[in-house]
Amino acid sequence: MFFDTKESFKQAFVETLRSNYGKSIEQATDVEKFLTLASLVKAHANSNVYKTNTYLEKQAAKKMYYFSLEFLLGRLLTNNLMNLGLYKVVQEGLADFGIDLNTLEDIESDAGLGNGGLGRLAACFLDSLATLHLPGNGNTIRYQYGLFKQLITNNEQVEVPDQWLRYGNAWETRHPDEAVKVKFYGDVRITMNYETGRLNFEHVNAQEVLAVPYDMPVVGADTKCTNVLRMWSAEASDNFPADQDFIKYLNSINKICLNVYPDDSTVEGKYIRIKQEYFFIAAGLGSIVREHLKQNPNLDNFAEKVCIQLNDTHPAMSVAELMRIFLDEYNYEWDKAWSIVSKVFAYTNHTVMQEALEKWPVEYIRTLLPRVYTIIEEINRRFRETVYNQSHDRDLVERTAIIQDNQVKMAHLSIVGSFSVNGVAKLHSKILVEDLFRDFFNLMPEKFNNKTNGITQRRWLLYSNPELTNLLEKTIGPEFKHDFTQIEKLEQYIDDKKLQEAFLKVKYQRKLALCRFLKDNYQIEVDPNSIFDTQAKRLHAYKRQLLNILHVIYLYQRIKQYPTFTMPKTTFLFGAKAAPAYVLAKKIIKLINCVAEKVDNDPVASKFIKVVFIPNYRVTVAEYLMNASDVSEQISTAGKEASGTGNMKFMMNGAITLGTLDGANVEISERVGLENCEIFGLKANEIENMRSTYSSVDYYKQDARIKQAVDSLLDGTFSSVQDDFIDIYNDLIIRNDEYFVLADFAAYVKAHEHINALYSDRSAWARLCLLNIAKSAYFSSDRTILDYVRDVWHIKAIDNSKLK
Ligand code: 26Y
Repeated sequence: MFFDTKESFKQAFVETLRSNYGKSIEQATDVEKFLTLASLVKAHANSNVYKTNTYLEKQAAKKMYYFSLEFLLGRLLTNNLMNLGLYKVVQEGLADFGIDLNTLEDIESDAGLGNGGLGRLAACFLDSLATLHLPGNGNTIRYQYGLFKQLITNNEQVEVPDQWLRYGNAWETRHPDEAVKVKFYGDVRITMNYETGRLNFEHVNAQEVLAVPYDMPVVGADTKCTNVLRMWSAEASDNFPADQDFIKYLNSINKICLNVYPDDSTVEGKYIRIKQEYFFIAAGLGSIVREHLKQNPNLDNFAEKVCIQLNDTHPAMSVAELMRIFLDEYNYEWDKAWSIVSKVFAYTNHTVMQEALEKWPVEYIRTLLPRVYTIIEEINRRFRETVYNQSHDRDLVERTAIIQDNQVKMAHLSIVGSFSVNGVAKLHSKILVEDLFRDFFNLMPEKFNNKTNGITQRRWLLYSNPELTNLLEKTIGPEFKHDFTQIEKLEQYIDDKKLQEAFLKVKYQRKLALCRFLKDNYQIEVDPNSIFDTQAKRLHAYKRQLLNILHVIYLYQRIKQYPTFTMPKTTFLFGAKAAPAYVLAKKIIKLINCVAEKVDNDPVASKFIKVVFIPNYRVTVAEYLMNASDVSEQISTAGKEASGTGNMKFMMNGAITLGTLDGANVEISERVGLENCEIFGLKANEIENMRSTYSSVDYYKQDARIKQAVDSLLDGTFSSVQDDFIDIYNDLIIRNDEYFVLADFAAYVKAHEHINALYSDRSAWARLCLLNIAKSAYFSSDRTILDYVRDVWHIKAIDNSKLK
């Protein structure tokens, strides 16, 4: 039911509650109220989807599709209400009924369909696309469970299912009539068509799975343009051989969409992952091709109408699958098909870590996808030939091959099959062309480009930090809310003492909000007058949460040893999930929690420091955490963090970056000035040069502070369990500290001391924070999206006035 005023909302709310649940406001539960409200908002959004699609059909417009195994959307109610301009109407309407909108907002679970940065980036991109009224839709899996919910029990991470669908997903619409059939296993039957002289390839004896789409509207801010996130769910197909065990079949189908990144350390796990990857791209491509053919006589102009962004290599099989569709279903010749298909895909790399570069055994792909495999083989054969003809260098042919050593290299398939390859920050893109993909860069330099990441300032500033937004609006006017480049105007006011004071007040209010959140949800008490020093991101050795906690241990030891020791009171906040099978990462979580406990129980140490590990870090936690922080810990080993996007969220909310020259920190420090952030440690090239000669033991022996902190891992200070942290100790000392934690330790201590000195001058500190905010325009995902549009996607913005 449509509404746009308080009164029409109230009427719609009461009537819908009655028709959906047969209840009055007094009788309905909070969950029913939330679902009713969401259904009204969804109806609003879907009517805009209709307007958007009708317009796009008329224009025969080119569309971009973002193929990603992850979309970390978080909650959507506030975001959608704000973007639709309905927040106030709803808030006031509900208040008339005695209902607090915040209570309903808190009922929604995070849509946690992903694991980290890559997934949140995808969500920010969707928000910017719709807001800039650009035709860009998402394509992913409708997972039954999110990554996992993290509990901390006895200081350790415990994983329990993340039941994000418990109350249903209020935003989705199921479209069973738009299902696509996806085939696994079976054989390839090759027959000769004597009329055309062509060979026909058919995938036979396959196991068929039905991919059913669920669409979620993606609402832009202040525009009717509304895109769609299409999530695919696997269901049983009617086409099932009667002689087979159907329970087995159902079980195998259920596993496809069961959860995010099933453990791939077993053979079965690997099969499920490959199934997931093929499932969502085959379904996505099937529906895109079908749409295209509704409006076009054939696929000849497919690349003019469709562009597909591959979010890392997880959707890389798209290249081969689209070739299959062209060859087998629409009888294209290879060369013509390839000339079109190779103009459709663009690939973004998000990591240089070797273990995250996907390689699948040939046998697995051949077994699961026999026809697609033969196409990958042919792409590989032709590419090897091209490289050889171009270079006459057999080593180069081997190094760049798609299939090599009985493995399919998904990054190579993505590069060969895409017209654009990009990294996600300047330094990262440089490392791609100079190191990781150097051979490819030499062969095809025109494909490579950089697109520095960004974040949506709507979720991460305007909506989650209303206090700062008001202050900014009072200072520079409201324009920055629509055009974030205007935030630069703030720079002229950063010396204004009144503004500085007002900023500190806002920061204090945000700290109080975080304190309340921690108290209500986790019974954790934090002093809002302390420095909030935060590291929030996935737990990984290269991100070096270990460096952070070793520094806290060092502080603890100083406090215990020197009665005169003093420092500004600091709360060290951590938020991090570790992959369930990542033993070292889980130990580091335990260490952080054990240090937290030790400090809490120490009357002297707890006067100066507090360590907080916030369980189950997710988008909703980040919305409280980022804007309450003073110091943003971005301390990865230089050269390892592709970009980071948390760093941008902190900066935009007035926190100072304490970081290495890695990922987007480089660009943050360039924009804000080296003197206005705290950069420390070895640089990427220095790390590379040191790699062969580095000896962590030397640092351990030569720096008494390091020795004392590291020794405490073994002497029972933080755990009464014998050898509890020996893995961490061994990693640093026996396995030579792969991520140079000890090499950067001294510089890190100094950086903290410098930060403390800066913080003590409150006016100078506030000035720094304001300058950081003023310089954050570049890190808006609106800017990133416009860069992609200009260089890669070439899609056109919708004329908003025509969406009626
Ligand atoms: C191995 C495979 C299953 C896999 C799964 C997930 C490999 C990688 C990933 C996720 C990678 C990821 O999230 N990368 C992050 O992407 C962000 C957005 O570009 C970057 O800001 C961040 O530095 C990078 O770590």
